[in-house]
Amino acid sequence: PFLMNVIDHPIFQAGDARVSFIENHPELFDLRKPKDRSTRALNYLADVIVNGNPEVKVKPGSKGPTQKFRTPIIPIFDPYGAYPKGNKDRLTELGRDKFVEWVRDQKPVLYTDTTFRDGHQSLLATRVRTKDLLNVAEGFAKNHPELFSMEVWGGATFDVAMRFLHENPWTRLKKFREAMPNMLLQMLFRGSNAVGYSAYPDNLIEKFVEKSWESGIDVFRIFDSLNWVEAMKVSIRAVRERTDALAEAAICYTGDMLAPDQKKYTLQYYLDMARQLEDEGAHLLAIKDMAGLLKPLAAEVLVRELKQAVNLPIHLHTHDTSSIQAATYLKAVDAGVDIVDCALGALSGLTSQPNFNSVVAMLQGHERESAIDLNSLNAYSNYWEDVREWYYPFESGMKAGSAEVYQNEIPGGQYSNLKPQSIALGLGDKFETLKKNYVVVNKMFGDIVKVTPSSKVVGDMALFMTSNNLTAEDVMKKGASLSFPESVKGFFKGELGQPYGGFPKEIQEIVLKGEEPLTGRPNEKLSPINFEEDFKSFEEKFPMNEGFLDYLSYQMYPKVYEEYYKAVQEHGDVSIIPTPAFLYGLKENEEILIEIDEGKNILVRLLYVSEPDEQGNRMVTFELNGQSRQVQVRDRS
Ligand code: BTN
Ligand code: 3PY
Ligand code: ZN
Repeated sequence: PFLMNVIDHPIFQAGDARVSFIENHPELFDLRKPKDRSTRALNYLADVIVNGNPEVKVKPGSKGPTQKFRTPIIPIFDPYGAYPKGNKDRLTELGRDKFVEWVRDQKPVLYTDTTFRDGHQSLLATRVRTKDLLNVAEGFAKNHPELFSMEVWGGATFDVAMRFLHENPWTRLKKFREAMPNMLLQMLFRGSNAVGYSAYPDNLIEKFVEKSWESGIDVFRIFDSLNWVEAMKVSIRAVRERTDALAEAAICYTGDMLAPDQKKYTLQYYLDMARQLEDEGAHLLAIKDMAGLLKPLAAEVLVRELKQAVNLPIHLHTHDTSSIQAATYLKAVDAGVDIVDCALGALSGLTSQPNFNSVVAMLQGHERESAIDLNSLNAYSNYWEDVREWYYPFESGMKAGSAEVYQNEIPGGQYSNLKPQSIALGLGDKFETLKKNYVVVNKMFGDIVKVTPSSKVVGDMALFMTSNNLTAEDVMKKGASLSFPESVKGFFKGELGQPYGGFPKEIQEIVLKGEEPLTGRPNEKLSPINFEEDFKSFEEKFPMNEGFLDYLSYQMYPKVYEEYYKAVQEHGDVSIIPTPAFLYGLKENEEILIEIDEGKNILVRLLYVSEPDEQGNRMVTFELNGQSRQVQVRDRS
């Protein structure tokens, strides 16, 4: 609701307009005509044309990429045809317990497609936009109803959608739900950190689970970044008690279970954790190998033993950083794993998941082969191959698999972020040292599980040591005079929970400088939110909000939401702009079609950009549906 006056305002209508109402809503006196959608879209385009997209490091004035992009081809499907029954329908028909039994009874391997979440999170810094995903969602759901699930939401996608894409993550989810009504939609949920980086009050976690389910999520993969089961209980219970969705509890895999010197993360450790998660009421068990450390021989033992230890279906997730994880899947399949995670060819491999297409081919002739149309998967992979080109500024630069991951244990999603982070801090030429320091920090911190947000703690400390040329000894000696990164202080205060085996005492005291750490769940200390009251003050602060789901976005990321809110006020819903134009603007005479409302399109052509005037403003002239339109933009380059 961008058109708004006092009378229409929900607070006014609710009879709740007090004297301060007028003062708190200066936008009511902004008497300029509210901008319509096409005007906002032109404003956005004009800005990108003159100044570039701030997220894309293409020099302003160079007018985008020099290459010419291919046009991605959407594989054919019948838009009027009915959706074949999928596992969403099966879950509804059977109910949770019978459905879980059905999964366990399947001889053919089941697949989760991670392309829409972890695939692009791990290869393209999570930057793939809703439009490009949605283009193939309906067709994929109609062509591949045999999949176990589609992983489509959670993890870093929530943050990045708002922060960088200026999209509403909830709208994305609802559109997926609509496009794939027959498929189980899965999300990654960071336990007591939900989709954020810190602990939230329990009732916020519960509310978030409930609203995610209402918006379309069927499978919640819940993990804790320190494998602390205590911290996962609230989320598992929330899924069981407040939704009809499946609670998939994850064990994060780290180290090398079969290494002779492994004393901490042993087979017994994983089996104990699995039993605890089963006792907590998990419907499924995930092995979450976020860094791709689970070697084939270990996978065989782990899966076989877990199948003995618990009565839950086992869902295996890995990253192909070493480039041998297809072998891990083969061994896991032989040992009876129920479901494996793969990404479509063109968004697979290296820091992403193993190649879906090739894993299907690998299992042809195997007694657990599944009937999946490989030609169709290949057609979808071709679509992604072309779309991926648009996002080239977000590529990590990694060109081949690396066995170094067994030493540095950097998660796939973090690896592709660490390089740009080090460059941003002027440490681009010290990436090797950074990776070495990551290992040093892990040891100093007691050999912890490293996955968001604990991986960020180790990454931040490694960046800190690298930029200040510090060794582990320096840190121990000079610690009193060092001001450690916030995330590191938080970790030793216990804000991420308790690591297995406890904190190493000496370094904890050095970092905390006398402050007392928490010993219980960090969430316990946070007072429950009064949603009614708090939502009201949110609405007063952000009168153009899109409702309670926006409030939850704000709770997760207050600053990011504020920026996102401002961006939407200025440019409207930028998710309607085609990706090449969103990232690179338009070249002279280039023409694009923008769907500004359902079934309502505008045709936009860039005519020319003037030289800057004395104030540094440029005039950008477009043709909109054949009529000339001008937008003035300040040249900030
Ligand atoms: C992991 O560490 O396990 C996954 C990393 C996810 C990183 C996200 S991407 C957006 C945000 N920006 C960062 O620098 N890190 C997070
Ligand atoms: C996330 O939390 O975003 C992850 O992908 C962890 O592996
Ligand atoms: Zn992952």
